[in-house]
Amino acid sequence: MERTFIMVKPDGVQRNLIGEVIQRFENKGFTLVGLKMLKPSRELAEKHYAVHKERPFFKTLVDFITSDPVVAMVWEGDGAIASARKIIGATNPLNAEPGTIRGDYGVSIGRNLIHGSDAPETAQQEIGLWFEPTELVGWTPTAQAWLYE
Ligand code: D4T
Repeated sequence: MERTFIMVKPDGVQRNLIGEVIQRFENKGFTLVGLKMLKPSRELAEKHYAVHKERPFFKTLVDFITSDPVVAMVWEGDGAIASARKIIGATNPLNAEPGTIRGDYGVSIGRNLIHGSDAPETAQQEIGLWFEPTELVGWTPTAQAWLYE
């Protein structure tokens, strides 16, 4: 089973989309193994987006992500990392397909509602950055037998 880090960004929280995001991942058949709300520190946000630190949008991105609460989550399932990226949609919501979260709810790249890890290495790194091991709860949903053969 794969784990991925998903975050509802401040715009998603302010627009009351926490429940919608959780619903979509639950509906798909993934398992929630970590969940918390926090207002990220600048240090945490800068570490999370370290790969972008030379990009022109870095400061506004960090300002945005630290401006209000986010909801950080870890979801588990076969192929969860790539599948979550499909559920989320393209980075620019105007290019995101209808039916994806960004395609259905967003219009601006700087307000794209949600983050999802893009590869196994980044998923592991981001989960370790945002969660203590004790905050992650592995469990077996009874529906598992009807989701996997
Ligand atoms: P995240 O990391 O937030 O899930 O977004 P993506 O993985 O889809 O896209 P990304 O890493 O390329 O961008 C990170 C973050 O920066 C914002 N952004 C990006 C921006 O404000 N202006 C830009 O030109 C780009 C490329 C949006 C997402």
